[in-house]
Amino acid sequence: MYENIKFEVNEGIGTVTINRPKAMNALNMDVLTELYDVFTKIESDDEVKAVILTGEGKAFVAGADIAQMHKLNPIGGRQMMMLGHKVMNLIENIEKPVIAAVNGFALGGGCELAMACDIRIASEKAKFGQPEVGLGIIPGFGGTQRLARLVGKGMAKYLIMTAEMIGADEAYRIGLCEKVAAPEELLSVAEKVARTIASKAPIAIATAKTAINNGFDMDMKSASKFEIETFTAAFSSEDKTEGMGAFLEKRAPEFKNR
Ligand code: DAK
Repeated sequence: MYENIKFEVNEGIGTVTINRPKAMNALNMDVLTELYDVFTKIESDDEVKAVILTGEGKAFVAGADIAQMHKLNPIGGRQMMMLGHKVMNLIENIEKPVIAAVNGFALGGGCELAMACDIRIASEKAKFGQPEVGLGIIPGFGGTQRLARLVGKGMAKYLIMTAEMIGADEAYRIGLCEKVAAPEELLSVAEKVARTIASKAPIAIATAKTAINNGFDMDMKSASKFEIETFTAAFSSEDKTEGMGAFLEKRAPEFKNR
């Protein structure tokens, strides 16, 4: 059904694999369109509790497709920007956890895609970077904003202005990824994390994601108020009765789908 991505669901865990290894999984309009389509479907698929996003071959994603961008006029560039932002925003805001399993190069738009995910697990072979200034542009899929929010303003400026490529250990040190795994264990580590999250109350997970994402851009007072409202939604759920009841009855909880 898709030409540039693969999608499979295994016992509640969806895996999206970007599959253009000959071009280092570079994001062209077709890949972005397919990503938008698959994440739209995932959003309303109750079978999928958590998602892993990874790349086939040596790269996670080596950026937006330079060959395609080179030919784009400003209107085409704007269309690409709109689509790219739509994909990143969908992944960031979908009410399911999305884990980037960064298997190799995550450059430019690839680093931005990883940053739109909730959690990044990097292979020891992964390389992160924002090389755009060397191409005469700046990060355009939210990178100037998400990188600064993840690693701080100074480090974001350092990485964007120098275009330096960093390895997994340095990415971990500065907070650009949350875990590092041996290359051959990357997907099993990502799946273990996905299964851990999927075993918790789905409404609580979705609510926590919303509270963190939205509150992060607010002042503390507004963010605390937002937490109260989102907490109330989780507190009113059947999952809260089940989770607390199970604890008191010393048994494992059985959460509803959604
Ligand atoms: N685009 C297109 N093709 C790419 C590519 C890319 N980003 N990255 C690699 N490829 C292609 C290569 O051209 C090569 O193709 P053939 O020559 O075989 O036909 C093939 O993939 C294998 O690559 P290499 O031969 O270069 O492989 P190496 O192992 O030697 O090097 C590398 C791997 C990842 C270090 C290297 O390929 C590389 O430096 N790639 C480019 C990385 C890069 O600069 N990425 C940032 C792209 S800029 C926008 C919003 C956002 C963006 C743009 C616009 N709008 C708002 C409009 C985002 C921009 C970016 O991401």
